[in-house]
Amino acid sequence: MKRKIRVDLKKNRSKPARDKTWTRGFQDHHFEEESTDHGERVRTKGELSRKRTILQDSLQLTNDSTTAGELPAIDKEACFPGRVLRIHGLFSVVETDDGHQVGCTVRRLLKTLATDARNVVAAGDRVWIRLVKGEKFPESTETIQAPARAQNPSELPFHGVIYRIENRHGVLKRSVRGKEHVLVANLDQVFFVVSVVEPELKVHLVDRYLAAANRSGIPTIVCLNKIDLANAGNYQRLVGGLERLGVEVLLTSAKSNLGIRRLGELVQGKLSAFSGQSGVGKSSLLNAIEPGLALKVREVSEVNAKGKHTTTANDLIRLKKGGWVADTPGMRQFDIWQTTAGELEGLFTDFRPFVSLCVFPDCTHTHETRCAVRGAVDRRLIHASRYHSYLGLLEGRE
Ligand SMILES: Nc1nc2c(ncn2[C@@H]2O[C@H](COP(=O)(O)OP(=O)(O)O)[C@@H](O)[C@H]2O)c(=O)[nH]1
Ligand SMILES: [Mg+2]
Ligand SMILES: [Zn+2]
Repeated sequence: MKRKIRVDLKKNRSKPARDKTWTRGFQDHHFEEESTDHGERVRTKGELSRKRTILQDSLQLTNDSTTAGELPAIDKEACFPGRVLRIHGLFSVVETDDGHQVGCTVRRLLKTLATDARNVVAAGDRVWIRLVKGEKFPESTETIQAPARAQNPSELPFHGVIYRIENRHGVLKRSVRGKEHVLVANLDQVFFVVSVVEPELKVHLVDRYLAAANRSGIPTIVCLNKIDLANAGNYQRLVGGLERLGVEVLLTSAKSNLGIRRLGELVQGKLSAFSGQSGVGKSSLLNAIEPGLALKVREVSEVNAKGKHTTTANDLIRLKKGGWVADTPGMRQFDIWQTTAGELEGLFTDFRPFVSLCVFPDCTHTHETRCAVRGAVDRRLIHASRYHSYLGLLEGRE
């Protein structure tokens, strides 16, 4: 899917002008998360251009009230409200508010309204549907057991047409060459899952996630998973630091069930995304919350996995106690490349009290004299690792 391309490294960093959003060319050039540690930190100091391999793909969280087009008026008497659970090519699976799963196409009018989006509907969308002629939901009030995971929407008991898509908020999207692809819409919160070991905790990744989440305004919870494999006491300072930033942190173990009850409470009735590197335990945590989900975890061999549910990033999983979760596969890097230097400092909430004290109003907090942010780092008012994450992101933006 993703195409590797070679691009010129910008040859000289010099000082980025403030308030200048990066041009299209830049926005399209992003790195792959797993390679952050090597490729990305390369910084040319006044050398001629170098090449680097990048992937034209990035993830973004936004809270813009985006819409798939104007909202056409509909006859609410003839339509049913529901939520899109997943997309299968031109079809989508919608679950009506009263629990029926319906395989739906999209009304042509909606497609013509949404010209610059790659997909008209996305998982998480609130929609109004009409059943195809002649189909009716049964009168009985007992809960309908739709096929747990029909492979093909045509196998579903009901068929319909999406007539209207409500405005979105809390969007996780992927942009590929300037075209946006909404992965999940209407997110209430995002869980960033990291593991203390296997894979090793990377604090700069946490800072990166938080910056991306801060930018979107979507509430964020950090899960420090696999705590059974480590001494929780070693993480007190990290947790304290994050809590001072106003971020809720959960110590969890999918293995020993630590923190799972709290996690279960947090997801109840909400639409949540679980994000993080692959292998940190996202699927395991969801299985711990609701064992019936039987999501595939990494150790399950492909042979054993036959017939088990596999999910894609775009699938919403309904929880028994209410709410939905999107179990995303190993995530690529969150996009904060379109930020200006001025915006980036603002995403580091712990820098905020000091930023206005810097002598130069356009201080980038790197080399400038009498920089209050660096002063605060020296006096340990800002944690050194946060400052290093900031520097990494500032350089990485290019
Ligand atoms: N010891 C321990 N192992 C875990 C925990 N959570 C997940 N794992 C293991 O980590 C591996 C990856 O888990 P998985 O849920 O597939 O991670 P995902 O890629 O983030 O969905 C599997 O072998 C799990 O059994 C945990 O809390 N403690
Ligand atoms: Mg998984
Ligand atoms: Zn400064």
